[in-house]
Amino acid sequence: MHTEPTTFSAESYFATQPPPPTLQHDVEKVREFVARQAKEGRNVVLVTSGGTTVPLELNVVRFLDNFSAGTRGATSAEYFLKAGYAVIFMHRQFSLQPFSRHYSHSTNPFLDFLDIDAPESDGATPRISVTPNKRQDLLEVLTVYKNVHALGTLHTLTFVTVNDYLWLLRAVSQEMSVLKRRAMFYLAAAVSDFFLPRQKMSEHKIQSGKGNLSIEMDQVPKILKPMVDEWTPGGYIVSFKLETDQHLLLPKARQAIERYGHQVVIGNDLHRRKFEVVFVSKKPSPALPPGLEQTKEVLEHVADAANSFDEYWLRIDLPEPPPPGAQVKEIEEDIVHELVKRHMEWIDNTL
Ligand code: 9Z3
Repeated sequence: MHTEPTTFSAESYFATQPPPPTLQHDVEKVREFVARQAKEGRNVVLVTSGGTTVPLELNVVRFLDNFSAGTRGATSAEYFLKAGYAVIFMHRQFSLQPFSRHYSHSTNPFLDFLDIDAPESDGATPRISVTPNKRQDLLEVLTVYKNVHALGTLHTLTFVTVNDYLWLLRAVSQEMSVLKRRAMFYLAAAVSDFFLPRQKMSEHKIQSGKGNLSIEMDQVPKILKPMVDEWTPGGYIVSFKLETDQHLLLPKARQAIERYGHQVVIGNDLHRRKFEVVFVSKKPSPALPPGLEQTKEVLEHVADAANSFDEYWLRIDLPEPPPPGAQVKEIEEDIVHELVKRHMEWIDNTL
């Protein structure tokens, strides 16, 4: 059966696609968290992380997914916490998380850190200890992890499907709007551009009997526009643009800034993303000296400046290949440092 593609606006999307069953509960927890952080005077950043799935059936057996492991988001969340931010970490279930990420890679498996010590007497339960050469690293991560827990500055939320993600993003950003300029949004999740609306999904497992399978998907609505204009006015919004063709990176990042009017797009190439990113933002419009005659030339000059973009490349040197077990510099440290600086200016500009 062929059905016509539907164009979803954010509004028609939320009017026709059902919310995830846990939404209300998740929102209440976020509300409490935001209220506490606001009372304690902290800035709050929403970090989204990991990929989204697109289910093909209502009783889902098959789904589309993407490559994102959640490294960018989980790593950045740690640096935001270090910078004194409270973090709402909204991530794809089972993708990497701050702190535990250090030990969930297959290259650094947790069980390899542990020794079983011989029991002191017959029949005693053996004790478990940390391998001596891993103790220092583990102690550092564990200390920060425990501090963050004691302070209560990390709140974790999960999504799986692109539908879960969209509903959560809208609800969380609306909850964060009370923070006004103190809220930052760091949208590092790799979100599907396409989806199958519920109304077009097969209820049961798609059968193979009919031979080949073609599925036409609809476009996921562009939610940055309503996010900027309606959900969280004043928030400092950073989105990521991923490309695999280097030449598209700057034009696509500029296009996003132009279209949605948010603060920063961070462009990254799939293969270079761990050592090179570019920050693209709009240049501030120049203030005209008072009394200056608004001739055609002056107005054109102002329009030109308004149409131009600031581009800031951030690069780090990575040893190739990284020495096993060595502490390697993470580009997220510099990304977060730069954003915290810009966010401070953003907050100060309204005082
Ligand atoms: C990114 O570009 C992230 O940096 C990565 C991080 C997904 C590349 P990993 O999780 O990878 O560390 O493995 N995220 C945004 C990707 C995205 O879907 N952006 C949309 C687009 O490019 C715009 S919101 O159209």
